[in-house]
Amino acid sequence: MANLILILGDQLSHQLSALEQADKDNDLVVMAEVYDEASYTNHHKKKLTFIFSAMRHFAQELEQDGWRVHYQGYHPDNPEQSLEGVVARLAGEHQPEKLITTECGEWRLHSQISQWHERLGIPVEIRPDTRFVCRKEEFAQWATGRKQLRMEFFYREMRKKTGLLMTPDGKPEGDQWNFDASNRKKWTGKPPAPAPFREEPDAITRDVLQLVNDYFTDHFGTTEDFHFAVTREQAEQALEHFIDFALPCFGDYQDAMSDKEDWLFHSILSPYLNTGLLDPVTTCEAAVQAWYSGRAPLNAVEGFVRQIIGWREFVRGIYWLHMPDYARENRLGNTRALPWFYWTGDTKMRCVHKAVDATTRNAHAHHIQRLMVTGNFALLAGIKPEEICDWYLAVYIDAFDWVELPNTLGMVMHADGGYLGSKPYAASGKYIHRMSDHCQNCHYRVQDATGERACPFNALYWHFIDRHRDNFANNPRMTMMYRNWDKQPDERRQAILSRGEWLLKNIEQL
Ligand code: FAD
Ligand code: DLZ
Repeated sequence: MANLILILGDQLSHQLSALEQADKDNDLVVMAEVYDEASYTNHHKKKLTFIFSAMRHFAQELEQDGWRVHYQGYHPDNPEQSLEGVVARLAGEHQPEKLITTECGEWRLHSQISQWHERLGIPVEIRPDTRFVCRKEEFAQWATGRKQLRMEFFYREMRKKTGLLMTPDGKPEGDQWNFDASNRKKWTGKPPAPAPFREEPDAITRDVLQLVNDYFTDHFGTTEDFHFAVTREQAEQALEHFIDFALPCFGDYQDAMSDKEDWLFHSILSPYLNTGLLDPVTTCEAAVQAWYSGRAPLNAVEGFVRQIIGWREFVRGIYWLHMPDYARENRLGNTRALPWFYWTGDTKMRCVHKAVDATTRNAHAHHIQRLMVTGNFALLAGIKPEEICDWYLAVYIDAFDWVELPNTLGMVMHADGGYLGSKPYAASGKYIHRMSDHCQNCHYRVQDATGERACPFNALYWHFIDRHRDNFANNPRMTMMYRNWDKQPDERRQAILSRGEWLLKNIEQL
């Protein structure tokens, strides 16, 4: 027997580096559903269903393609409940020359796999993950000598590297790199938001749904109405669906939130990109093609491309540059526990309730809900970074440490001291009111900062500004906020701060 080839649950690409130059007749591909991976966080039931079902479909495709595959389905009585256990047993049984794998997406498992050669007694070849535009070393080189990293400059490099939205003479299409300024419209119900792509569960997915409901009962969320794609072909259909129905308005309403619509004009492609069912560059090329053929405007297509070859690659670069220390950062010194309503949605704050409710049902909430509602609240309330990070890692179908951690710890919590983002995304209720219709259905009054019914985001915002004066007063992007705060009468400031104190003490009752 030649080699064992280990493929992880988020490595479901036929072009995976671990499969390159393999000997289909002799090598053995190993895939395993194991308790250790299914339980390192309280994964949403739909996330478990998606990953197990997509893994099973991928293994089936490999077999149909002539590969020899050892697939372990999940069962609580399986003797091996870790990837290492499964590989060790197969190594004992088959005496392979070596184990080949593609570098994994998360420090926790990466540090384990890096030790396996000693523990298994066979060589372990870890190949680079070629499914990203920017290699880890390339990012490290770009970051060298920069005190702060700015996505915008990195993104321009990625545009040049891929040629996406570039003219033949090397200029950005539309003579502008970034069209974000046109992407901040409030959505008032028109044009109607398209229904998301749906794939009805087949027999494999139905088996997995049963398994998750039998053995992962205490995990977050529900399996009800599972409709995600679970194969590459279906994911490609989801991409087409997005381009036909949502991309034209993606830019305009990218920052909008709605009381009535969960998905708005977002692509819902992150689960497929993160597990390898879709390739990021091909995905962007399809969107760019829609612009060239007049089916979508430039502000939408540029915004979409920026999220994928800009933000997505940027956060991955930061993750690998600074792990494992990055995960321990807490520069704002937060100590508060995560409120229980993050798990139940049981809060009178309408925007938070709606975001958690969508998260519970769908294992998805769109970016502005994650950033400006649940994220913003955690920032203002001074929640411990590790608790809020673990929440985001658990509850979203697309959550993997390499992408979740920098977004939460860096972008949302500013716990890295502003390395990832130049200013904290802190906002009062006014922002949520401007970008959504939540406030009109809320128990609290968004126009008030004090009083029993005042929107908690308001007093918490000023409390945050006041208590972090040392951190932010000298930040040029925050000067205006401090000026506004300082020119309030003393009495008013005291009233707001007392309200803020009260809210923090009674956080579970909000
Ligand atoms: P769209 O809005 O349609 O965007 C298109 C694609 O761009 C996404 O599919 C995604 O691949 C990429 N993208 C957009 N924004 C980001 C970003 N900030 N970082 C990385 N990629 C981005 N995204 C994840 O994939 N996994 C996570 O675990 C994750 N955790 C997040 C945690 C917080 C606190 C925040 C603020 C954002 C997080 N994001 C995460 C980024 C973003 O919210 C999701 O990618 C997006 O909501 C997924 O839905 P979509 O596919 O409809 O995205
Ligand atoms: C997320 C996940 C889950 C829930 N289960 C498995 C599993 O049973 N087997 C597996 O190989 N991978 C799983 N994964 C994905 C891994 O946790 C993922 O590869 C790492 O988090 C690295 O990104």
